[in-house]
Amino acid sequence: MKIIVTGGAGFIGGNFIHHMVNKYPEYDIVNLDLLTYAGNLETLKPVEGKPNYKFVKGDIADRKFVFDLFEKEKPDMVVNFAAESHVDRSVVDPESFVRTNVMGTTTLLDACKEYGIKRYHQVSTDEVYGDLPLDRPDLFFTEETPLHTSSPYSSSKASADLFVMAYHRTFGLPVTISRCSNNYGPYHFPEKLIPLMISRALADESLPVYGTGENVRDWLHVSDHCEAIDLIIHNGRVGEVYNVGGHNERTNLEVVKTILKALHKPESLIRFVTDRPGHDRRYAIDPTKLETELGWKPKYNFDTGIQQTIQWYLDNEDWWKHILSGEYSNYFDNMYGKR
Ligand code: NAD
Ligand code: TDX
Repeated sequence: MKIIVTGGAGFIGGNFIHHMVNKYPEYDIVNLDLLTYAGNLETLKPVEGKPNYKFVKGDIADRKFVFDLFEKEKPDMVVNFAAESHVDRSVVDPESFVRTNVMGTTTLLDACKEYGIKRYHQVSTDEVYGDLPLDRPDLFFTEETPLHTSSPYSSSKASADLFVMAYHRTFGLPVTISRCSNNYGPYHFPEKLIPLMISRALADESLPVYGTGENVRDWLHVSDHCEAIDLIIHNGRVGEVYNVGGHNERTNLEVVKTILKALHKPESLIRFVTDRPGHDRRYAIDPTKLETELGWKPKYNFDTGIQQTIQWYLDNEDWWKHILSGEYSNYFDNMYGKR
């Protein structure tokens, strides 16, 4: 079994590669990543040199490159994590989100169509469903919830999902889609809420909380997400969408206060700043389909998972300090020669 994992130098893709390389020594795992600002090969240090792992630098939206790679590798599966993933950046530069998230996905789908594939898996997001009101805790996103996006990021992810489903219906491509809630855990890029707040609190810098801090996110440990994708690519039904989430809703303010408490830092570091435009209020996943069909059960609850994650950032300061200093981008040159 040969699997091309795209975006494997990013947060979730990197964790997924660790998971697959260690769990399936008999598989060949090819990590295809463009190494944008968010791609960091230091994340892959624990698997470098393993015989079932290989890194290839390239752009999923570069048709010639992708087709040449498929011709050479003849993959059995593709798991597509590669994306522009940060909502705030999509407000400033929507076009790069269209290019990678939409054009990149359709390029991969075309290559899968041309070369044949046992499974194409699209890693999507709960943000395609829009948001839920704060005063209706009884409401959750199911796989039947209509797509109703708010940001350029979520619109690009929803577009990609529609193309994935169209390639299934029109061309019979064997696809699956997972839509997960906010991930947290090791190797999370420090532009996102949790690692940003940890790194800034450790430096006694102010913590920018958007709006009132009452927006709710449904936190999923990245290991539980990787386990879900493993189950879906092996046992999930073709043409189906699976929601992934562990019922761990917290307001942003609760998350920030938990981090401050764990680090023994004062709440006076909190700064309420101008809200994100179009800021989604609440995400909350109903994971019943994944639990009942595939037997998925999350191992982490947020209260213990966040403490372990904070400890990981304390134990791995080099990893995130290299990102903050920009040093991580030299890693490729040092390992593989000048670009
Ligand atoms: P990330 O930003 O940490 O990593 C993205 C990776 O994709 C990087 O390594 C980057 O170099 C690579 N990449 C970007 N453009 C590329 C291109 N054109 N060609 C090849 N590689 C490219 O993202 P993440 O948080 O790990 O998210 C992974 C996937 O999961 C994304 O598709 C995202 O939409 C989805 N998702 C993330 C979350 C979350 O909480 N982080 C939640 C739901 C869904
Ligand atoms: O500085 C900040 N202050 C703040 O209040 C940042 C960076 C965020 N926030 C808020 C905005 C959100 O309500 O925290 C919440 C989480 O923000 P992000 O970490 O940017 O994540 P979010 O916008 O929820 O999107 C994430 O989950 C869904 C991922 O980045 C997406 O890729 C994924 O699809």
